[in-house]
Amino acid sequence: MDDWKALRVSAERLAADFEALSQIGATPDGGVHRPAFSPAHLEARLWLGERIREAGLRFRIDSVGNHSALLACGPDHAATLLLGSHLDSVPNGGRFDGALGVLAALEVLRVVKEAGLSLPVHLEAIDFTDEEGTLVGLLGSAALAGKLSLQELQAPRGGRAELLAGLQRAGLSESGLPGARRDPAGLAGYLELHIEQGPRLVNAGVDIGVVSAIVGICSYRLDFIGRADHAGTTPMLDRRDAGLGASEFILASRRLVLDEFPDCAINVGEARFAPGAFNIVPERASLALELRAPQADTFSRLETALLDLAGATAGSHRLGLEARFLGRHQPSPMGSLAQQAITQAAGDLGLRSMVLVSGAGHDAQSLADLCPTGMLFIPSQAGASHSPREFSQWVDCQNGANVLLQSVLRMAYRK
Ligand code: HGY
Ligand code: MN
Ligand code: MN
Repeated sequence: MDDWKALRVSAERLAADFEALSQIGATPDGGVHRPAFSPAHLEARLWLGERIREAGLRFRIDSVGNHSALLACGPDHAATLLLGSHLDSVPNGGRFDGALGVLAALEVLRVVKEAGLSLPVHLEAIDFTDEEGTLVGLLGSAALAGKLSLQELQAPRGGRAELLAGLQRAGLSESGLPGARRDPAGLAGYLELHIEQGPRLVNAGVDIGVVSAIVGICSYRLDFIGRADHAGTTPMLDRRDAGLGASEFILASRRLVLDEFPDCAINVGEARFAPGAFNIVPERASLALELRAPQADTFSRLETALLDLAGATAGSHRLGLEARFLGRHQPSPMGSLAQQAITQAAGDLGLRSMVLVSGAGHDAQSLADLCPTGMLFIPSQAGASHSPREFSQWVDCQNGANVLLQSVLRMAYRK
């Protein structure tokens, strides 16, 4: 038998790392607050660098801030198999989203190093910059893939000033970002362990999710523009109430998705009314809109339908509309080689697996058209994520890390 199939992660070491990392940016309600380039995110990256050095692995930070552990376990000019995720979080998010994948990747490199394995490829555990889109979204993986959109950097969804300030805090420069691009010929593949962030695995009683595709995500800032008026003396039917138009759009867009785009999702995660006083009819209502779809054709139809709906709603309330495009990541199928490796690795470990589409976006969608790419999920209790309620059983985390280890070796050996 191939001895590598008996290799397992050190559950104790992984647990110790996870608990220590969870303290960085910890929130009182059991979550973490580590938005990209925030003090807690920078602290978490410093901590990761220490763990990488401690493991005797080469440590590298690229020009977009991706942090990597490198293990040269292949022949001199071998390609590199990437594995990892992200340490940045959403505001007041959960401890598992991204963090588990980075720590499991680091643990895989430790195990391979300690076993003294020689592989046909080198291994690199990576923590990608700004996966969550606090600033841009998939910033680190898009830069590594050579897919940076200069247009998106001019008007990123987190704000241009915030992006530049964040880069500066991290000691990075906008002009340096494209330099993070890797030659795809040097990439043997990418694998990512992640929590499902939804209820399907738990509901099905299944241990491992084999991701077949990742949804596309598109962001807009929609501003409905009316007229400021006195809240008491202006006759109700004479008002051009931006808040009313925006509210009707939120309700109507949800109806549209439920009726016509049942496998899609939209979210208005933030609404700002201006001038924002009790006694002024809102002149401007600004919405942060995100739309998601698993297929490219549905994705573009949904985008068009929502923009048309926003225009029609504004018109029916005698409002103006400004729609600013803030970024798009296309839907992305995962590679069959990676899916096979994950399925077989799970089976070897006696774990039940099922194929599913990811409703969350991930760095894997930046790399999927460049090299053999795959993702595996573990169950999220109550399907909760992007919240301090996010939780996965430790046995599932350990299973996920072992499936990642075995999937990496299967892909490396092409078994
Ligand atoms: O928003 C997402 O889908 C992912 O968690 N970044
Ligand atoms: Mn994530
Ligand atoms: Mn997330």
